[in-house]
Formats: sequence, C-alpha cells, structure tokens
Amino acid sequence: MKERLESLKAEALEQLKNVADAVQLNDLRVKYLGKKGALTEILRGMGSLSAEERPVIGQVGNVVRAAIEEVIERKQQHFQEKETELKLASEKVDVTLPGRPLRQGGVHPLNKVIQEIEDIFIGLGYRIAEGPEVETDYYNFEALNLPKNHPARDMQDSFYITEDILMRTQTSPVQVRTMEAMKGEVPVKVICPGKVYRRDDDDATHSFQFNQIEGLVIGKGIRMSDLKGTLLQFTREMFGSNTQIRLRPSFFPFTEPSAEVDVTCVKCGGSGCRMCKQTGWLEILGCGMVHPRVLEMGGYDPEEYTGFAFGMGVERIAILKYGIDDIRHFYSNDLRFLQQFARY
Ligand code: 2NL
Repeated sequence: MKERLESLKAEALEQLKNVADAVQLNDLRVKYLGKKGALTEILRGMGSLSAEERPVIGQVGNVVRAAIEEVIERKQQHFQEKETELKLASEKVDVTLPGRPLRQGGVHPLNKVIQEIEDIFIGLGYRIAEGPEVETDYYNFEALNLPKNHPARDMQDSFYITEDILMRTQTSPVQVRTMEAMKGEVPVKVICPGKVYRRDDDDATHSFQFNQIEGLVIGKGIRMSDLKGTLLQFTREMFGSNTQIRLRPSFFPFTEPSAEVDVTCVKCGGSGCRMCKQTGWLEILGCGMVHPRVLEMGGYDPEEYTGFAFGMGVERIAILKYGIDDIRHFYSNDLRFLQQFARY
C-alpha cells in the first residue's frame, strides 16, 4: 500500500508540472484529493491492515496529501498572480496623454442677430411674442387690410395649404393675435421674430424661407416721432452710436403713413462706396403708423388709440452687419462659414 501511495504521489506531481491554468488545477485537485479521489480510494483499504501497519500507512498518506496540497497551493497562487498582472496590464491608463479637444458648437449668425435685436427692444420695454407659421387667410391678410387682389395673396406668390390656410408671409399675424389677446388694453409693446415664407426662386438675395422681426406699439397719443426716435435708438445700438437714419415715404396696406428707413452706410459711414452704391445710405426696414382699419379689426378704437409698427428682414440686417455676399450662406451649414461666428 505504501508503494501505491508513493506512485500516486509521483503521478500527481508529474501531472501538476504540466498544468496550464486554474481550471485544470482544480480538476487535478478533485482527481487526487477529492472525496471520491484517488488518495481516498487507496486509504479506504486501510481497514484490512494490521494495527501496527495502520498508523504507519496513515502517516505516509498524510505526507503524500501534504506534498500534493503544497504544490497545488503554490500553483494556485501563481495563476492568481498571473491573472492580476493581466488585468492590470489591460486596464492600464496613460494619465500623461493630452486630453482630446471638445468640438463645441456656436450660435448661428442669424440667431445671434435675432438675440441682439431682441435684447435691444427688451431694453426699451418690449415683450417678445411668437405664433404659428401656418396661418389663416384672416390673420395673414384680411386683418392687415390687404385687399383681395393684392399680389401677395396670389397663389403664385405664397405657399397655400388649402384655399384658406397658408404659410405666413410675414410675422404680422402674431401681432394681430397679440392685439386680440390684449383685448383693447394698452400699452401694446411687442416684437415678433420668426420664419416667414414666400414663393420665390432662391438666389443670392432671395430665399423662399427667411426670418423677420416686426414690432408693434399701441397707446394713447403714439406719434410718428415716437417711431422715429425708437428706430434711431435701435439703429445706434445695432450699427454704432454715430449712425443716422432717414425716412422715405412708402406704402404698405397696413400702415398709413408708411416709410422706408435707411441707415448711414455701415461700410463708409455715409461718404459713398461700392456697398451703398455711392449713395451713403442702406435700406434696412419698413414702418409706419398702424392703419386705423387694422387697429379696429384688432379691437382698438382708432379714435382713441394710435400705434406704430415696423418690420425688418433678419438676413438683410445680418448681411449688412457682417458683410456677407450671399443669403444662401445662412442655410448651407458650411462649417467654414459658421465657424467665423462661433467665437463671439
Ligand atoms: C417690411 C415692412 C412692415 C409692418 C411691417 C405691421 C403689423 C401690424 C400692423 C401694422 Cl399688426 N404693421 N407691420 C408695418 C410696416 C412695415 O414691414 O419691409 N418688412 C420686411
């Protein structure tokens, strides 16, 4: 029995030499030292030994078990260390690497101009109002005193959804809705920014969709001079404190009298250059005193109240302010264009 134990030990140690991983190691432990393992199997035969032999063989069995256990223990520790090493290597982080730069977006130049104009009028006590881009004929045309035969009402010039519903051609319907919501209360002081739509072939200066900002003030005793002073303040904040304006008579169905407003050329300051075609002036908006019929339809008695209104194209303002040569730059999302505005 002693020889069987010794050869078991030799066999076990030989196999342990070639063990490749922790799984194989555990298999060998079960095979030799487990409850149904080879060592237990041999020692089970001890019952047939004499009383003198039994402690001797028992002793040999313990020594064999201890020898195999010791090797297994050592191997196990070895495998564990190797595993930790691998894990550390795979999770290694080089803390000295430079960080990856974050690509950051910027506010679109049109939104910058809209925000700037909003800020100026907020400073003058105005509120901002917004409304639907899909409008009814009533809010877009009828309530603004546009006659049935007006060219803007032509199917060819606007985007109609049905005979009565269309994409708004101006932001004025928002002002009509504001008048209705105010129910005859004064003062009304709003500006209405938003997208508007016109059926046009796109080119360097036209787009079927563009941004407009309109303003409306209604109160007792509002006069043309209030309009002029407001616009002078606005243009000076927008284009610089030396800016001058001039009003030229014009016509809009919703204002009477109406005017077009020029500012001294942002490039030459008024002396004449290519940008202002040697005139020294650049047209920037249209305006006027709100037509009595428009006041009336909005719920304001024109005998008691007066008002002024104005409207400007945001793209045009941005083009003048930044010296941009083609309106299509705003919509093509070319990063070389947009990044020039991303920094400020
Ligand atoms: C332009 C001219 C203008 C208005 C818009 C307006 C609105 C109401 C009543 C009266 Cl609710 N007027 N808006 C007035 C004058 C001119 O826009 O050339 N825009 C680009």
